[in-house]
Amino acid sequence: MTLQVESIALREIRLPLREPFRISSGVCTERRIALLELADAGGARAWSECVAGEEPNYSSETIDTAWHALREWLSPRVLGRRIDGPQAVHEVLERDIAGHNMAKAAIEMGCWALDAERREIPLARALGGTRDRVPTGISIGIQESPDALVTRARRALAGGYRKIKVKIQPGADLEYLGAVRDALGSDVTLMADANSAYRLADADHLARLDAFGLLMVEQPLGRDDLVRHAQLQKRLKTPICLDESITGVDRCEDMIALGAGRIVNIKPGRVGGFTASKRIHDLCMAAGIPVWCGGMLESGIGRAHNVALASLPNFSLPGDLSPSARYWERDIVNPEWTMDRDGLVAVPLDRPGIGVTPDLDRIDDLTVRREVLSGRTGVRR
Ligand code: OSB
Ligand code: MG
Repeated sequence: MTLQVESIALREIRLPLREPFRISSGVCTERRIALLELADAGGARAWSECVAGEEPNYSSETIDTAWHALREWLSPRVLGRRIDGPQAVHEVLERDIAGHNMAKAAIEMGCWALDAERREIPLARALGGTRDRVPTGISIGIQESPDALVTRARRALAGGYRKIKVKIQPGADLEYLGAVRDALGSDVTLMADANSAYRLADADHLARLDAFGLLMVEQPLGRDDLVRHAQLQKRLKTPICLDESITGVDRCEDMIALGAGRIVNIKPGRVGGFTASKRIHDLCMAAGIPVWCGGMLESGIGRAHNVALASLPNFSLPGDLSPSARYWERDIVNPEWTMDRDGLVAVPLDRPGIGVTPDLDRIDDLTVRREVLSGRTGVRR
């Protein structure tokens, strides 16, 4: 069924986190989030979220570069144009436009949601999801002390989380992970995420992580560095999981060919959307590589997209899909996202589209800028 996007309303909201989130490459206290509302000629509407951060520490993109790319290059590619369906949008945005994956993903994922709305089916079903609940892990930022980390990890475990991910960096790694492992016991599923804080010269140090029985260590080395990750993996028992490095299906093929990692964190924003996510998912499934859905401190709109993706069959490990209350005093969707005592988030299969309703009054209150891109003004080629 063809898809035709008539307008994209772009806005920026500011949403303060309940507590600052620190990773090795930067700290976030308030999210600046770009939201998109897409509309087609038939009156269907759908929301999506751009996950780019404020600073270019996780990737080269920021909310401001994404805004620019969306307005100048990406929305003119889709506005007013007949496209074969949401699965064709990725190629339309990819041709002769390098990079800007998070900006591309915001449009591409919005098109999938719009198509699901129009067909009155849940986004999870449109994507090929097979699960009605998805297991959830927490990602805990770097803390001031091992004790502060242990307090948060205990709380997370009591709340039902199925996996506890600890952010690490040089100087806040072995002692912190040791304290958590001692406090929680050997049965708890624990992992670490370094966000590229180490170099291959740290291999001996990183090999000491093997003592903690981690499920995986995420992105220890450079963002673009598959070759050294392969060398490091030979020296670690702990499986390496790649996040920043996997910017598309080709990089995932390279990872497999080189042995640079044994697990993949799929963030649809990082890879340019759902079509690329599905290809990576399928490739990994065929290669026997488990995947899980990462997070970027999304609002409830981005969370809806991630939960739908995480319902696909090879998302066999718990995703960073924490409920609304872990991040915000109040989320921007109804109902808010919740997790049950067993650490499961329900996939909203009883509702079409993304399955939650954006709270327009609250979104308006939080909005600091707005721009409507429409077919007439937007189409430039
Ligand atoms: O590396 O997974 C990461 C947040 C911002 C940037 C990078 C990462 C993260 C997280 C947050 O780990 C996970 C979440 O959204 O709960
Ligand atoms: Mg990560």
